Amino acid sequence: MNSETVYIGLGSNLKHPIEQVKEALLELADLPDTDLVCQSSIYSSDSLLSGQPPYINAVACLETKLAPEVLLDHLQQIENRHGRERKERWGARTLDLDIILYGQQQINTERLIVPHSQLALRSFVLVPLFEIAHDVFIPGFGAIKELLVNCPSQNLSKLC
Ligand code: ROI
Repeated sequence: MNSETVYIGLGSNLKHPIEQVKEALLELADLPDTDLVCQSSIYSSDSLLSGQPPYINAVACLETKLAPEVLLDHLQQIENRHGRERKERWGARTLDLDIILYGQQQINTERLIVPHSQLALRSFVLVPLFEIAHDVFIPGFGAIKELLVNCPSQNLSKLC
């Protein structure tokens, strides 16, 4: 099977979020049939939901032979190892791993919607993605440069 270029969004706002994200990057590098090509800096930003602690976010670029839902299974295993609880849909979390882009595929199944429907409103995804993929085109949305122009900032700042 051919490999695809895939971008993963990482987020955490519980239990030492920077460590959660750094450790998850190492675990992504260890996935079978997958290379970690590069990773963005680590950013902090306000939660989209008021009353939650701020988030730590980053984006990783993978080259993988795993099919989308197989990759999703692996990502959920990593989230579970980080003690992710799924009590509330938008609740605070130790680790969130989202498939932002899977090649240029648009995927809409019961388990997986790629690209994420709210992507254009999420500076915590677009800014780190732009850092590592200046010219990427997001199917259904457009060129990343155009999306960044209208995206709310959410107090995003680069940490390291
Ligand atoms: N807000 C930020 N800044 N980063 C996230 O990863 C994030 N994830 C979420 C919600 C609650 C939508 N807000 C977020 O799930």
